[in-house]
Amino acid sequence: MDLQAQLEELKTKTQETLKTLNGNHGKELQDLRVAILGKKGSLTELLKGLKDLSNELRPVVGKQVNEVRDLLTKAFEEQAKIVEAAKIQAQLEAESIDVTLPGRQIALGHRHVLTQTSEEIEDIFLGMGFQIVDGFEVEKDYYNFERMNLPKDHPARDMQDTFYITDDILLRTHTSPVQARTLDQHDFSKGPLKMISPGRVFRRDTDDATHSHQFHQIEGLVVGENISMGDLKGTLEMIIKKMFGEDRSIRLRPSYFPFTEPSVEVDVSCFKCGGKGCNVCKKTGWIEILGAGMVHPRVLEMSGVDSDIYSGFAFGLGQERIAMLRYGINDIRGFYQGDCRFSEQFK
Ligand code: FA5
Repeated sequence: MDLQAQLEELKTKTQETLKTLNGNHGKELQDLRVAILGKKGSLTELLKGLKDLSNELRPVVGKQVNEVRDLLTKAFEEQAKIVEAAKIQAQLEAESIDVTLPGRQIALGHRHVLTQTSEEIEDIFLGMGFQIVDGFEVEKDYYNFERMNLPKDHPARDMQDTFYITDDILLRTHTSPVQARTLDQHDFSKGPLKMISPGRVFRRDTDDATHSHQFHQIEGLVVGENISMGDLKGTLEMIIKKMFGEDRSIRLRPSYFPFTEPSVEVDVSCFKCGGKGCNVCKKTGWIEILGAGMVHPRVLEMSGVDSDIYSGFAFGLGQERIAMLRYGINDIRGFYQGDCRFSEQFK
């Protein structure tokens, strides 16, 4: 077969093979391209025969070779495009999204039970016109003790030993120092002071089921003209009923705090037995929840508040204690261990 016939045959066969690939064979297309147009490909081989042709025929066949090369190059490019498009189509089909499938569940976190308790109590007090005040966890001895009527050598300091940063700076043992700081700032010409202050406190207590060396309190303070023990009882009754149910009642027992006079311990009627006596209330029918009293005149005077005109009440409740009673939690350590099985019960 002469060179021209071989060229024609190569062109026709290649075109036919390309048609059969039909866009599905990326690798085969590449191999075929190398076999025809590559350095050692069939077309290059045919080119070698040019040198044996006569001078008249060589430019004619040479031109023909170029035309075939251009034609086949174009045909390969077109086929490559088809292969690429088929690949993308296949990929799109494989990755297609079924929008009717149910969505993946996102695991949502939630607030810690202590935060929930604190926020609930805050909401109740906000509704009664109280302001919420922040205090310092690292506090001066002066505010934590002295301004709370506990001078340096006061024996009641022993009940609230703590962690000292220096001789005069400590981790506060209660939220009560916020009382002094807020009283110092308050302008009584603008009306009475009504505030609560939630926060963390620290004590040198041994950790057990009901005690922790760090826990949370909410301080409450109301100071104005003609504030009485009746106001204290009414306010506490309201908060207890909101937290523990309308049929709860409270009782005030005489107690002692250096910063209140008189001082009381406040008990709530047992939510389990209703007051008959059970294991939760240790057969007494009552559960102690907070300390309170009428603000000691000396505490008012130290803030420059005239105790002949102004009087007030204060209380301090343990947040853990409230949450434990509400949810029947029997070990305080559960609050701090970060065990999701504990936390997830209080969504
Ligand atoms: C006080 O801390 C007073 N500042 C409360 C107060 C404020 C009285 C204003 C009068 C006026 P007490 O030490 O009793 O009081 O603590 C108050 C509450 O904190 C307790 O009823 C208890 O619920 C909680 N509490 C005390 N110690 C611990 C502890 N180690 N672990 C967990 N909770 C505690």
